[in-house]
Amino acid sequence: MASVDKAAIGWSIAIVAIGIGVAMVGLSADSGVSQSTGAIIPSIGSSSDQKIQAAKEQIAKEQMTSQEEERAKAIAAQLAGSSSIQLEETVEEKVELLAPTVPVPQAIGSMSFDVSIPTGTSVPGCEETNDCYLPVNVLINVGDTVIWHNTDTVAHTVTSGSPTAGPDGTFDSSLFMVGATFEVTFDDSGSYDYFCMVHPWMQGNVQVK
Ligand SMILES: [Cu+2]
Repeated sequence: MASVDKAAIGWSIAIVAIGIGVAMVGLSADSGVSQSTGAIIPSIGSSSDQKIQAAKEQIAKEQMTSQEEERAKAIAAQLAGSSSIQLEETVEEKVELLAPTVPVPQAIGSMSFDVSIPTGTSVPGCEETNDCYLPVNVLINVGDTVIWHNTDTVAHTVTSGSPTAGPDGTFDSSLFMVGATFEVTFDDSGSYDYFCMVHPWMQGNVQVK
């Protein structure tokens, strides 16, 4: 009996111990779970918040860095662009300075002179007063032009040369009518006699210097 009792007591103790153990395990498991969850959740929350905050800060820093880089690049591009523009402007200014601003005036000093053929020159007599061509002698510069106006009532000519030697071929109006004009530009210096082939008493001269 004593052995049975001892065994029963032993079993009871063992059962109780197992029960306590189970309870302890259950408690510990519950408390562990509750504690662990209580500890883990806030730790997860805080660590993730911190990580997110840190990530945000990192992103902000990178954005700032990238923005600064972009700004620096933009400024550098502006500087480069402005410097190149300034160079181009300088080149253009130099070209403008080198280029002739005023064309060479080929007609500077060139003038035109009018000579009229008065009424009544178709009959002799005007040569006595040098009135067959008015003015009978013209003094001009190289490049100047003489314009003869037939203000008479009949046709005349302006022909280079002389009545005795004939036309020399330098210029010849041939017959030009009443109211018409004939002009010659003299590009070479010299003395140019001319006459009217119809009325040989009509003679004039152009001096070109
Ligand atoms: Cu004539």
